[in-house]
Amino acid sequence: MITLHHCVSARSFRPLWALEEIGVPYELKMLPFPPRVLAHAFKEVNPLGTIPLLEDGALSMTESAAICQYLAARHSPGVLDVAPHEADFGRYLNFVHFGEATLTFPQTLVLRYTHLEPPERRQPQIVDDYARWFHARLRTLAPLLAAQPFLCAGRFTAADISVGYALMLAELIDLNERFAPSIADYWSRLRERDGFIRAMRAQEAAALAQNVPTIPSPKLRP
Ligand SMILES: N[C@@H](CCC(=O)N[C@@H](CS)C(=O)NCC(=O)O)C(=O)O
Repeated sequence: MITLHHCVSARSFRPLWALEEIGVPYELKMLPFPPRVLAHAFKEVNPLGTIPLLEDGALSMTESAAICQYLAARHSPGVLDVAPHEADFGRYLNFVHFGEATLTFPQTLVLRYTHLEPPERRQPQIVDDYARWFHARLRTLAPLLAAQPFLCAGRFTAADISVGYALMLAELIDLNERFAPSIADYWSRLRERDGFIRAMRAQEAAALAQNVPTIPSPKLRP
């Protein structure tokens, strides 16, 4: 049985969404955020103290985009996965990693210096610089998404989950108002998916059952 360690609406939402899209059985272990501070025992299973942590037998994985790529390849060939023989294989891999490395990296600086640091350590200059960074990189997707419904391969894939989570986080930290129209439409399409809605409901139900705060998800409640 796959086990996913998750904090509400954090990057571990990427693998949760992938699991729900695929329909593979899993156990969801909820943690308060940040687990490094609020759940010390978690470091015994993940010395980094970060989420996600996905356990599949003897395997442990800690990178949200890599976990989506793994789940898609192993459990969803030809659907969420794009195979090496398909024309869009390279484009697919690039978007899977673009979602985390290019889009979510600047977002985490905005989040940290607007919400997570105490008021005396907030840094408006960093927030402004990295919000611009995020928008400049996101804008490069606008022409593509004006011409096609998903990023690659003519279907919804794990690449859309990786980039889609960056759009979800953008909404949570108020970076969505400057979405280009084609990106706003793409985000609407993604959040209306049954798999996305099931993942939102799964995290809420598990948080309630395991007595973990459900913030900051109310904005995104289906
Ligand atoms: N590149 C990793 C980043 C993992 C990461 O930094 N996760 C954040 C939550 S979104 C975390 O656990 N932060 C808490 C901390 O650093 O203590 C991924 O994509 O999963």
